[in-house]
Amino acid sequence: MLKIYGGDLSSFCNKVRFAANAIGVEYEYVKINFKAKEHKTDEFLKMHPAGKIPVIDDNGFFVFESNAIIKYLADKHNSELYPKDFQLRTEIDQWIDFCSFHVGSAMDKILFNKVFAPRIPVPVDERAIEDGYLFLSRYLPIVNEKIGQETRLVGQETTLADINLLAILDPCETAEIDLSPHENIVRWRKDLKQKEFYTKCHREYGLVLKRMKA
Ligand SMILES: N[C@@H](CCC(=O)N[C@@H](CS)C(=O)NCC(=O)O)C(=O)O
Repeated sequence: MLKIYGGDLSSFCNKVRFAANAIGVEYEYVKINFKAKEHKTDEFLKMHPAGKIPVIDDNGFFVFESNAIIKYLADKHNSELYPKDFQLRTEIDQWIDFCSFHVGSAMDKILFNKVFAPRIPVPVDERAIEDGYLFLSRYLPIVNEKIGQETRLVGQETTLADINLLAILDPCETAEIDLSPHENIVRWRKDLKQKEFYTKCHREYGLVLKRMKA
């Protein structure tokens, strides 16, 4: 059976689980313990040379990088989440890249420095937090407008572009990022968070962190 190596606090890993759930593929979820350095063992490094999660093991075929993984799974299972029409597919790829490179990297800066750095502990980079908010103020309105043109990021059906963005924005409340000025994103997110592919993974991102703190 497909194995997904991941961790509950990693949006990259949750993205892979959302996609696998939405595609309808069965998998075993293997949680990696960072404190025990399970991601740096010789065995793990055979799957991911940099020792990162997520990684999948599909009967001996290893794939890393969340976006490559979700595309592989969708293609393997002929999923409508990643249609074959090449222009539609390119549009999906375009929004996956735009959201990962711009929105995702801004989210990472804020989340890491506001939430994880103090817990590790490592020094908090205030400049990175400022940059993160600045980038979000530039890119979220663009995403908001795109979603407002139809009901999903690309067209009216859920695609991998939505799954990617949903995972990226999942820690917004935890990272104290206010999405309320972006009404289309708020509506789109509320709708997708009720879908089984999301609720099968968790009720909301912040609860995982709260459970860990308790
Ligand atoms: N671009 C990668 C990011 C993967 C990543 O950075 N994973 C983090 C957890 S969120 C990790 O494994 N960090 C451990 C390390 O770098 O040693 C993806 O999309 O899968």
